[in-house]
Amino acid sequence: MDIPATALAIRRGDRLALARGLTQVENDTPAGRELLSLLFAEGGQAHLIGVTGAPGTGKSSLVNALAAFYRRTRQVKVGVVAVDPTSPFTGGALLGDRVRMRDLATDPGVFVRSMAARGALGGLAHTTAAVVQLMDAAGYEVILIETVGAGQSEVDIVRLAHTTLVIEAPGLGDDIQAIKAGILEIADILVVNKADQPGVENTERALMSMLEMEHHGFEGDPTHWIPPVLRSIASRNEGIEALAEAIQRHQIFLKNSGEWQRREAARLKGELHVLVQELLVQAWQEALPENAYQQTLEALLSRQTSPHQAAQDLLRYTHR
Ligand SMILES: Nc1nc2c(ncn2[C@@H]2O[C@H](COP(=O)(O)OP(=O)(O)OP(=O)(O)O)[C@@H](O)[C@H]2O)c(=O)[nH]1
Ligand SMILES: [Mg+2]
Repeated sequence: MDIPATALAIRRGDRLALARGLTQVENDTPAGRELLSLLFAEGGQAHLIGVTGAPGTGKSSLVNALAAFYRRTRQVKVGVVAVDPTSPFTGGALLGDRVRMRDLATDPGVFVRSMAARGALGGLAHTTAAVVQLMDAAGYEVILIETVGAGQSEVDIVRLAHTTLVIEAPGLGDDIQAIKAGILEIADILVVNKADQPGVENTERALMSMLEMEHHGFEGDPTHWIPPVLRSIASRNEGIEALAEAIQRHQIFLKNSGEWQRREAARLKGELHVLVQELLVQAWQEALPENAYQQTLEALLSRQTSPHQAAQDLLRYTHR
């Protein structure tokens, strides 16, 4: 791969070049890293919107509807990253997503990338961050990142986003299972999708009372964001405009409050931190003489040395 040429092509909007570049970035190859470095200065422009929630709540449908709305009303280029950490083997949900996103895929202003976890090296959040960075550099002004809200790795993924939508559906909200998993804390906007189904009011009420507890005393404070609770029927394109407005309000809030810069800084700092750790471990592994690890491990297992001493022994090899 001619990396400078690929970087230029990506900046020009060449979709094939972007697709190839993303594959390199996803696989964390030297070419992928170089590409990201070459294009890094171009990035930092996109509004990153995380979309998470329990399985089947309508995340893909909403992403689809939002992307179509942005295309129709603002003519911005829209990137979509669908991350599926829960089903690395079946790929069932991914296939479903592809089918539903098919209508978007024919629009040259929309770029859809599906990522399976398949035990991603360096963590899925890290890979997703890199993929998003490349799309950003390629000039996608809005990037929607869909992930199934189930645990820490999804929380890490949505931390990438400037604005996080948490999607609920009637019925799920009643036992508050889906909400409990720390996911409410990361929500900037709460969406009760499938508002055509019974139980919407209950779900809304449950969310509102949780929000009231969480944000008590901050009502009317312009420096404090209280997540709005919105209804939608994604499958009928209802509630999409109001959702897009809320997203825009949140973006304005972030920029006016300085939170936008804070989130950017936290994200880049986190990335630097992870990379320093990764590179240190890699350099250490390369410097490690053959058998050194095995010998230290044996000494540890026979209790001739303590874990702390063992770690100190192994770290002697970092100095190249
Ligand atoms: N009745 C109703 N059905 C909806 C609505 N939005 C989405 N659906 C349907 O719900 C099902 C799941 O929608 P998806 O958009 O795939 O949901 P998802 O959250 O992306 O699902 P996973 O990615 O598998 O977790 C599909 O059959 C949609 O057509 C809605 O507002 N009302
Ligand atoms: Mg989906």
